[in-house]
Amino acid sequence: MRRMLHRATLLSAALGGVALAALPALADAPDPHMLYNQHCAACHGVNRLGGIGPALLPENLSRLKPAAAETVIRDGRAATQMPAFGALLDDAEVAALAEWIYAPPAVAPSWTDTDIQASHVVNHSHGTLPDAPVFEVEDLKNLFLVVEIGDHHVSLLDGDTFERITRFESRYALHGGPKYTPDGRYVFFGSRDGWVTKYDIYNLAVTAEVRAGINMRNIAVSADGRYVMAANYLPHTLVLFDARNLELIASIPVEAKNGDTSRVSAVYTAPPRNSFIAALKDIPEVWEIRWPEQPADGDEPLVGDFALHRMAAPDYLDDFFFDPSYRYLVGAARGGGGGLVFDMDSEEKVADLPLEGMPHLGAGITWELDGRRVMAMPHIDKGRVSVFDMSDWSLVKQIETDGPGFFMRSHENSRYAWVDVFFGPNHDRVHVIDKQTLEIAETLIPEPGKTAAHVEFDRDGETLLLSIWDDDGALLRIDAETLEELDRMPMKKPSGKYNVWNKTQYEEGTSH
Ligand code: DHE
Repeated sequence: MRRMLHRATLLSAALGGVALAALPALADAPDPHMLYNQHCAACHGVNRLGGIGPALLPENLSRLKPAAAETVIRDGRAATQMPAFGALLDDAEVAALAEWIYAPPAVAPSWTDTDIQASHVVNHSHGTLPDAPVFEVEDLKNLFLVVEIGDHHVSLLDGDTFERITRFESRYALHGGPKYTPDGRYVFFGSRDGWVTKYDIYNLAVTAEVRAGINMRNIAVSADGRYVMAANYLPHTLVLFDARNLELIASIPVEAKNGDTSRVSAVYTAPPRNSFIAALKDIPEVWEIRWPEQPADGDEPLVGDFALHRMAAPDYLDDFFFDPSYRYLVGAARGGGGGLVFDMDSEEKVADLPLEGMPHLGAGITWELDGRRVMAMPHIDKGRVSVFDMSDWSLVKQIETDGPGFFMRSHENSRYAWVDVFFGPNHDRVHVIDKQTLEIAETLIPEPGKTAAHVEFDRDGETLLLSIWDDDGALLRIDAETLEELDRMPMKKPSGKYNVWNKTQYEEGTSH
């Protein structure tokens, strides 16, 4: 119905363009609000909260430059339903519209429990679909999901044969890793616009969806697979769902004791602690949400058995890495002032790390080196990988790379760690680091001129998948030992890849 309305608007505008242009208000200065209602509201929502198209609010547009927004309005967006308005709007109207969508709305947008519940759709109630997969593969634990952000689709691949089992449309702009249930049957996706989607891999079907917020960062699934938590920038909430049908359990306002509220940078599952850990952007606290049988002293009851435990953080921390025991949290201080290690048992800072600038802690991995465990992560603002000894948090080495990187990956069975050069002129390169010598063993340029990024190994660590991160991109399958390309599959800007086994086993070389 909305799509038809939009088409009708376009048609009438195309036919009546001359008459519209003759209106005095438009001839003098474009009225962006009116233009929005006329051309955009049908897909992006009257209140700019999104619909078929994404939300058009300053927070949701922060990753798009205003000049690029003008180009999208004028030329449309390939491989999406966004049409070109260049024939209907002149340059002044396009510019006015673009400026307007970057301005906060007159009435601050809200997203209440009622909105969450109204967005909730259950296609297949939990437990009603067959338990046997509708496709045949050798190993259900060696499946991969690949998010293709070029045209907002997800591919499901057989990790043994590198064959595509299915490809389905996702919500607009998925972000953060999809999260599997512990048995690997179901997976949950989160979109930047707040949608949480539950997908039954065995039946190749979306079973339930709900919109948790207006601008969401990521989701986490509890280690027992029973709960899903969403982290929002807008509104300032954490939202808890029953994983069976994505029914709302509670939306939790993220508020300090003094009433200050905060955006949530991300939420993570901490399996050994039976808890979710939330990174807060605007309050110097770390939140742990537990479902213990008995809340600990000082915990605030939340809902049901859930309890909130606030930990006073030594700084504003908004990008986390956890040691394998989930006792220590490594965080980067806001403003690039360095990194620190926070002991979540004693609730004290135990070390400062020389991590000035922007280390990408979320991309950190660990491995054994000379009998000790080290952690390594790339930096978003420097061509560097930092390696720390996790026994005393001393710096082992900073490995110089050909430019700032975003993602780092390995596997317990592989002697190499892979890091991309996501930013700068060398973005088509990817470094292969020897995990024992900490030297770059190889630098590959799989597709000159196109960004090569984000690796995920198969279950055994014998092959890996690497993205050619381009609308006209590809997924490469590479032998993890010889580094030879074995195969490639064309894809629309494949971003993250997620192997069922590695994710559900919390493999040391991958993100969690
Ligand atoms: Fe991400 C994961 C934050 C920009 C692609 N990104 C994450 C996570 C966080 C994060 C906290 C871990 C959550 C999880 O997986 O559950 N990302 C941020 C930012 O703060 C940043 C720098 C700015 C922003 O506006 O959000 C940012 N991220 C990007 C991109 O520009 C990327 C490259 C393209 C995109 O899709 O937006 C991008 N981020 C990803 C991917 C993951 C991710 C593919 C999952 C990585 C994984 O392997 O698990």
